[in-house]
Amino acid sequence: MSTTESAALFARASGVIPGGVNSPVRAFNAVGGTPRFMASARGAWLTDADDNRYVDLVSSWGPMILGHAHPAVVEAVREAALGGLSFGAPTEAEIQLAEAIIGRVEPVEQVRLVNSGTEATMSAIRLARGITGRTVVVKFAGCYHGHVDALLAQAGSGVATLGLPTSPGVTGAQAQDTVVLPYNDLDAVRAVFAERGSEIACVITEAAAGNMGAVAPVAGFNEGLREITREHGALLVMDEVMTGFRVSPAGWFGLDGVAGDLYTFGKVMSGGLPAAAFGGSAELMSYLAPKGPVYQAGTLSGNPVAVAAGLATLRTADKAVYETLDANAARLVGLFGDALSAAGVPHRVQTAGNMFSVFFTESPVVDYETAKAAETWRFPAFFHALLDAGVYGPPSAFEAWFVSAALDDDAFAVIERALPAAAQAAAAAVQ
Ligand code: KE4
Repeated sequence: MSTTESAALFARASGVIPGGVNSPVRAFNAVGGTPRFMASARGAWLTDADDNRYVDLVSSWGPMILGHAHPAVVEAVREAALGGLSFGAPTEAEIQLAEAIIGRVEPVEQVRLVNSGTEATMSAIRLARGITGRTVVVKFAGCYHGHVDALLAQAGSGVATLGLPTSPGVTGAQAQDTVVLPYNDLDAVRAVFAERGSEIACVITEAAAGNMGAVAPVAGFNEGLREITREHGALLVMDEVMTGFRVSPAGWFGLDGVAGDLYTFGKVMSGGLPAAAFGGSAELMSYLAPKGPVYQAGTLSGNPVAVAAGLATLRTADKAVYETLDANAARLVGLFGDALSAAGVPHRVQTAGNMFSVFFTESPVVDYETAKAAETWRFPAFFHALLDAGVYGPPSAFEAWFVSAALDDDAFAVIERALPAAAQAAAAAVQ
């Protein structure tokens, strides 16, 4: 497989874009090799700058549940664009997208549209702090909510001690009001609320974790968060940027029915264009400017072209699409597991709804520590063997794999042909 063009583009990009990419994971640093510069995509297929074709199991990190360049979405975008790209004024389409989101997620009565998942989570925790008048935010290690300063924090020394910045540029002051706990550990949540409950504005959690690899909440975890936050007057922020409108028409809420106070959405509801949202009850959302005192704004929020892509995606994603997503994920989980078992490599193909990840361990992965304890050094060989055989997976062991409804028999044939050698490459990998 030639990567001449991608390599040349990567060198050129590196001269004008930090690291040659506009989002770090795309640089392949976790797996090595040349990041593939994509030229086009259609359905389940990506085509790179060297004209290599790949079956896409990343789906732009979640948005492309219908597959790429779906005719209904492209037509909606085309029509919207011909009507003007941005007005800086309200439009009916924004109401329709808000109504589409609210119609799917019962606890959400109002939403504010923004441009990225980061903006959604940043705004949601500001709103939680503004409503409660409290400062502390609780998050979980291994959960990612975008590059929000307050959420780029790692656990301090003790359970309830101040968060420490995980990135230069994030000040101690910005991280100190963030407490980072182990995921799936309700005792740790109870302990921090026992010590600082009156200071805690919110707990933010991925409704099901996908950013340490796919790690579903253990039975009772989300329910426990709901109970403890309610008991202490803190808000529960369910981050459904990744799970929203993917794992069910109502996201993870549609699977476990645990209602958060605030929600963040993105990815699928954007149709692949820059759009995201946060929402909650009308009462909580009434604290937001211009109705209330908590400020939040955005030049391109509710952009008509992005809204058209999101609306067309949600409207096209009918029951059959979700059944296909679940069936495709189940089929892949089986194929991956069979190939890895045949190669005799210790592994778990772990799911969170129709998201899944490969962990090279036989112990359950329930949090970031157990995810890191897996033999992640096997992942690059597995990833590259698949890539060289035309299967594009996430270039990190700590990411989820994302199916689309466009995966067809040709795509599965490529995956089935690629898996045995990839599983053997993982088995033969050395630390
Ligand atoms: P964005 O700002 O990247 O649109 O969304 C941030 C975000 C918020 N919440 C959750 C649960 C998320 O998964 C994300 C972003 N997800 C990553 C995938 N691991 C985006 C990929 C990237 O950073 O390039």
